Formats: sequence, structure tokens, C-alpha cells
Amino acid sequence: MWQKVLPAYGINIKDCSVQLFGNGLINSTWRVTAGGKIFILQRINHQVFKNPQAIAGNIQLLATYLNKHAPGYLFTTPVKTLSNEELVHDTELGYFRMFPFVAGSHTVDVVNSTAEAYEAAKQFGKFTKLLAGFDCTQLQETLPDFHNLSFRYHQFENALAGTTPELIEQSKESIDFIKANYHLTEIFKSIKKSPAFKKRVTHHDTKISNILLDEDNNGLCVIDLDTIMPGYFISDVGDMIRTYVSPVSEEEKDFSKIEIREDYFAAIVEGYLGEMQYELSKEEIDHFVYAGKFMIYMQAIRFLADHLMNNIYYGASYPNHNLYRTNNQITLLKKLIEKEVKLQQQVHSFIQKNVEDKSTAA
Ligand code: GN1
Ligand code: MG
Repeated sequence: MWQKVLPAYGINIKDCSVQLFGNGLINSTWRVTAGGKIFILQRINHQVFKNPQAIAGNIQLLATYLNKHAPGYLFTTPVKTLSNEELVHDTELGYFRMFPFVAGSHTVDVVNSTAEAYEAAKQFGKFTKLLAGFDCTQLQETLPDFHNLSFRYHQFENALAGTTPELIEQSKESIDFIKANYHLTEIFKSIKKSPAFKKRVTHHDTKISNILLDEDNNGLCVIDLDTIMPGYFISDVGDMIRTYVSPVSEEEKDFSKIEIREDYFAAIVEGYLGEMQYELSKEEIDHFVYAGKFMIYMQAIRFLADHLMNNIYYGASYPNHNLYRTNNQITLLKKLIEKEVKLQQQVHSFIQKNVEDKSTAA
């Protein structure tokens, strides 16, 4: 596939080496070495991202702003083709773009330490903070309704109406759990109406593999910029809670391994709020743990709806894969709810301590 794309960048396919890279569910990624340089080539899933030009446009706007207001900040922009384009379009293969590989950087697929969780949370917080002065309404919605929980709940109801009685019977417990926790959708609806919740430049995919680390494991920058859109902080904090706090991922089938590690939660609080504390309102900070519930619940809904619709979105590599993923997320959500009060207290102690430190320093 890449053979057809690389010549657009002036790369001779006989003089390069290409390997598959990463493990995203939606886009395909390759690492390309050519002419002594390394690049990351990505195919944009056009079924999902219906308007790839919007992604390129958003990245350009952000790059221009950051160049001016935070010139030292590392922000990766696509390599231009020979004809000065940011995207390569092939009628059969779809859309591609390529980024320079950041020298000395690496990514990790799973969070291995609280230090990594801290570094990632700090980078995602810093990204939104640096863009606080940028008018986020200029950005296009690359995926309309992506983290709109009301919309996801409707999708789930439509899936229930369109699926087979057998699948409903088999998924009954999971369906009942989602319905019984509809109040989480109600909270989201009130957030959308509340002036205390602000739309900001939001990454919307804060998994650890979307952070570049240097050789000493310090965070360098955020990558995977496709879902950057206006959004609420609960999306970014929530997906960090969803994916860093448990020692096992959404793919784990032995649910007894799912756990809420308080020290990892604390690392997210310190990393993210260390940057964002003074940007967020009191009401937003009060919803820090809700952020985790929101994202885990929404992911469970998306996996379940996909199971009911025969895995058209996420795919499945074994029978009932998306039902396992759903129940994995439901288990994680239940465990988070058990510790909710204690974790929200951790958030408030962090804020309190910072306020006290500030007043003694003054
Ligand atoms: C998808 O493609 P990937 O793995 O980065 C999905 C996320 C989900 C995630 C679950 C565009 O992300 O929203 O949280 O799978 N991205 C899209 O693993 O749907
Ligand atoms: Mg992604």
C-alpha cells in the first residue's frame, strides 16, 4: 500500500525500509526510513474520518498559533508532498499523511510506572494550557459528536432496536447495567448547559502511546492529532483515568486483574492539574473523577453498541470480542465508583496543598 504513496514525497520505494508501527484500532501506521531520515506514515481511516482535510486544516491553525505564542514547544506537523500538499489522496487507498520522526523519541504502549502516567498527564495538560488563548471555535469537528455521550446513548438505543433477539438475550446483563447508569448521561447533559464548563482545545485520545518520551522518559509532546477539536476537559482526563489507572487494558478477559491503582490516579492529578489547575473552574475540578466515569461508561456503550451491530466499527478478532471489551469496561467502572469519594478527595487535597504553598510563598 505504502508503495503507491511514498513517491508523492519524492521517496524512491527501492531505497527505503518500511515497517508496520503501533497498534491503533482505527488508522494504520508505518515507520519509514529513507535517505537517512525516519518518518511516520499514516493512512487515515476514511470511513471514520469523513473529512481528512479538516484534520490537516486544524493542525495548520494550531501550528501557526503555537509557533507565534510558544515558539519552543514541540508540535509535529505533516511533511509536505512534492506538490506541497499535507495529504496524499489515492482514489482506491484513501488518504495518507506523513510526519517526521522526532529524533531520540519513543512511545510506550502501556503505562509502566507512575512517572510515565505523570509525564503523559503533564503533556496533555500543557497542550491545552498553551492553547488557552486560541479561539477553539476555529477548529473543525473532525469527528462530529465523537465524545457526545447523549449521541452515543442514542446510538446504543438504535443498536438495541436494530439487533437480533439472540444478541439482546446474550448481552442482557450489560444492557441492563448501561440503562441503570443513565444518570451518567444526565450529568453530561447538565455539563453541556453549564457556563462553568468551558470548551477548550482538547486532544480526545489521551492514551499513553500518543505521547512522545525522550531517552530519559521525560514527556516531549503529544502526537496523533486527528481528534483535536473543541471539547471538555473530561474527555482528556477521563481517557487517562480509563487507560492508565488499571494494570490491564480493555483487551483483558480476566476481569479479576482489573484494578484502580490510587498512585497512578494521583500521578494523573499531579501531572494534569500541575498545568491546568488555574484554567479549570471549581465545578470542573469537582468533576475530575466523573471524567473517568464518563469516558469508561461511554467506551462500554460504544463497544456494546458495536457488538449488537455485528462489530462494524471496532472489528472483532474472536467471538464476542466487543462484549468482553464491554464487560471489561463495566468492571473498571464499578471499581472506580467504589473508590470515587476517596479519589475525589485526593484531587481536593492536591488543590488545597497548592493553594497553601502559593500563599506561604507570597
Ligand atoms: C479508537 O484508533 P484508536 O485505537 O486510537 C477510538 C477511541 C477509542 C479506542 C478504544 C476515532 O482509538 O475513541 O477510545 O479506539 N478512536 C476512534 O481502544 O473511534
Ligand atoms: Mg487515535
